[in-house]
Amino acid sequence: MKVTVNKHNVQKKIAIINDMTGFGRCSLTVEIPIISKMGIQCCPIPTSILSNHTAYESYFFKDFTDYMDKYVHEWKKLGLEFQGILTGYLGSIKQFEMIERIIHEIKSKKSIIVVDPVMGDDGKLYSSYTNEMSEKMRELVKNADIITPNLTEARLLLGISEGEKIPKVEEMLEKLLEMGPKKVVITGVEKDGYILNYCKEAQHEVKIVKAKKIGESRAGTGDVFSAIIAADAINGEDFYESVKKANDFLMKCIKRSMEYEIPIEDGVCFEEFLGEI
Ligand code: PXL
Repeated sequence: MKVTVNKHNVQKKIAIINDMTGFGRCSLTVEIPIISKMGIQCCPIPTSILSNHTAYESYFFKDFTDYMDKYVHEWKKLGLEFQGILTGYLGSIKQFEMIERIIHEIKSKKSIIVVDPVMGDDGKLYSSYTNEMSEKMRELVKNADIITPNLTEARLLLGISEGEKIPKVEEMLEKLLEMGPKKVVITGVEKDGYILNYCKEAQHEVKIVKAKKIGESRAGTGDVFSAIIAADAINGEDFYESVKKANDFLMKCIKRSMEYEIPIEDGVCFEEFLGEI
């Protein structure tokens, strides 16, 4: 019997569900170059278009939710297969259900699903996020193989309200794994002048990647991080090594951004280091 090969699927591909932000180095504009450099073809599904991200005082925002079904329908006609799916910032409550549906439509048994549960940082929700959205995010992470929350997002996923005592990070990792993902990294935990990234795979011990804290937290660093984690997972790299790689890369980018005195909203100047990933 003649087996026909779909030549669209020769190369490894990732569907990236995230916003297209023109300025401020976040979401698709950082994920596409990084993941491409790591040898994986990037296929973006834009969730919204922004002039600049929401940490700036004002921005233009256009929701793409109503067009996403038609967009993905064309991909189905092409018979595309994805080794990975990565999701990030979501701009409206309607998008959560849409994205969950799209994940189920485009995933195969082999797809690794990475959910970066973008919601906030430094104890606060991003300006466009609501409590209702964090409830929806809890549903979305159940579909994930890997999640990459920062400490604020981990707290929100676990329904720990502001002011409530935060459990030990090790306990949070365990509880997040119980929600469904097989691998979790809680990023950016500050302790005694260091930034710690706590990683845990189901049935494995907790491992920590540690680096001296430099400067203030910058926009888009979570997107750089999750891009490297997703690409490495598709490439079959070890999770802990991948967290180390993402952390080292970010440290270099942050250092250089500080030398250039780049405003923190403008993210990290990763372009100069792309060749080193
Ligand atoms: O990097 C997170 C992010 C992504 N996309 C948009 C954002 C933010 C964080 O503020 O506003 C549009």
